[in-house]
Amino acid sequence: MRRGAPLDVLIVGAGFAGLYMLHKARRRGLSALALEAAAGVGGTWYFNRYPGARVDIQSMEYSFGFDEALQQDWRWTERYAAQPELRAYAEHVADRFGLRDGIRLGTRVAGAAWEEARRRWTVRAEGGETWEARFLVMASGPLSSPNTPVFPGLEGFDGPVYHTARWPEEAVDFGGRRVGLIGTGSSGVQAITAIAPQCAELTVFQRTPAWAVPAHNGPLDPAFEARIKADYAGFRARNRQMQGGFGSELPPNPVSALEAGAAEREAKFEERWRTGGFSFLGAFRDILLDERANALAAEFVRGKIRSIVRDPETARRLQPRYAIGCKRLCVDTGYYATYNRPNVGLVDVAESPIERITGKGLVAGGREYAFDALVLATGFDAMTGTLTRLDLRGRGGRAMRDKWAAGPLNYLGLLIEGFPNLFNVAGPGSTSAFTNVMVAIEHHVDWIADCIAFLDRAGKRTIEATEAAEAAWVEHVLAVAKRTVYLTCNSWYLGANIPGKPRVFMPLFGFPAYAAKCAEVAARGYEGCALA
Ligand code: NA7
Repeated sequence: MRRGAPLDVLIVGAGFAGLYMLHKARRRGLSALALEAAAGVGGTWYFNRYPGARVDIQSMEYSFGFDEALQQDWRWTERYAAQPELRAYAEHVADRFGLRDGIRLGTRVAGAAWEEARRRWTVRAEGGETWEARFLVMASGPLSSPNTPVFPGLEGFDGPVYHTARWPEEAVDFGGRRVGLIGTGSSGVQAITAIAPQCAELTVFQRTPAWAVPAHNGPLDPAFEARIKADYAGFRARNRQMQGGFGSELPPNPVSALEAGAAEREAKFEERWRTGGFSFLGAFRDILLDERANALAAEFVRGKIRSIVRDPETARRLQPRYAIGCKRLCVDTGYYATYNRPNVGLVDVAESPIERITGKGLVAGGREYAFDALVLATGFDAMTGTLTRLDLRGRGGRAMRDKWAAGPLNYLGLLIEGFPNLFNVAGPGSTSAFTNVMVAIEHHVDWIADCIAFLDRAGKRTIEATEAAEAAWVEHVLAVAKRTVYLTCNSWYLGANIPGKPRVFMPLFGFPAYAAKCAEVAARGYEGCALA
């Protein structure tokens, strides 16, 4: 069944990117519809409702800046908002801007195909319903396809299995139960800390230890809130000048860790540890750029782990050996101290990998561990998984999964050769995962809306990246990464968390230079693109 007249813009997803794209398109007088698989808006904050789920960027920054009244009216309760509050914020935005009638919930997109003759996308939902649109905006999120590793025997486990990224709506009662938990990334770190006090026994299966720094979360300081709200626009503008699009209140220290004396270094690390959050990585300007500088920061945090965790063997296992910040830094609330609880155990599955799941638990290193419920905090097929899992077909029926078989070719992260009039929000090739994603989303949506306006003004019907521009861009993203420590470990930034996934570094480091480049491309009439 085909639905009504063709749309100007079909949006996949009603998380923060989809909500703002819908609002922006309507404001520009375009007809738009957002299709959302979930039963509610909020995207990642709809699905990731595991115990302890919380944002790792401060609430005053992790929010929309496009509307002054919205940012003045909304009150965050905590320094780092928890998932229910973030979801409530998404609901508020949907209501406040009258977006509900432009969102189809419970509608999972199965595929989309470009029709060259009519220069339109036909988008198909599971269930068969279709829509036509001039432009297709993938607002489907860089972290939206959960990764469930192939563990032999998983279906035969007697108890419930929960994935952090698909947590059930109804409360899960771990009272009196033995819980096994696999994965110690951001989700695992938060879930472990929250579940340990609720359950009888928690066994954590760790393949790679996490680097975690304290959030020092708490009620939002009203004086801080008032100060920011007195000039919210200025605060947002200052943050857009930061490499990660956030953190202007405490910018990176311009000194090199290698030049500072030992006492100065220790004092600066301690100061940033006490402040908490990502600001720790800015204790010196070269922590993410130079492995020797990084090693100094890493040793400081290893010292903290040794001082917090009482059992020396557990402390040893918890101390990472790769560069701090190379995988996304975890921002925690008592993570390492959780291992001092008598009901929490840590099993190193790097040394003795998980062999299989049994009815009663799992076997690793030839030993069986028993539990009643299993939590998978095993992450996502990040950045590309959502697009390659769809039946997404561009010019000549070419599938996205084929186009990206050796890695996600793209231009500016926004455009893909062979897929005309398709825009990807916060995907590979853009600063998405390295920024406050709200900044990345607003930047992308504004750029897309301006691009569509340009095409309409110029009487052009299609835009797509050229192959040459794509090749140069992918090379640029890698060249930037080579100037950092990000290539020194196995992370989802590299696709290294998914067996068989091509190892291509996907996010771009440095928001201000990226935003300037996108603006320059637009100012030059969309240089690097073919317009027709
Ligand atoms: P992450 O950061 O990808 O973490 C997933 C964790 O699961 C990580 O510790 C993995 O170990 C572990 N994992 C994955 N597969 C396995 C297998 N087969 N065996 C054992 N352990 C495994 O996902 P998160 O959901 O925590 O966070 C994703 C992002 O969301 C985060 O970066 C923030 O931006 C928000 P590994 O490190 O691969 O050895």
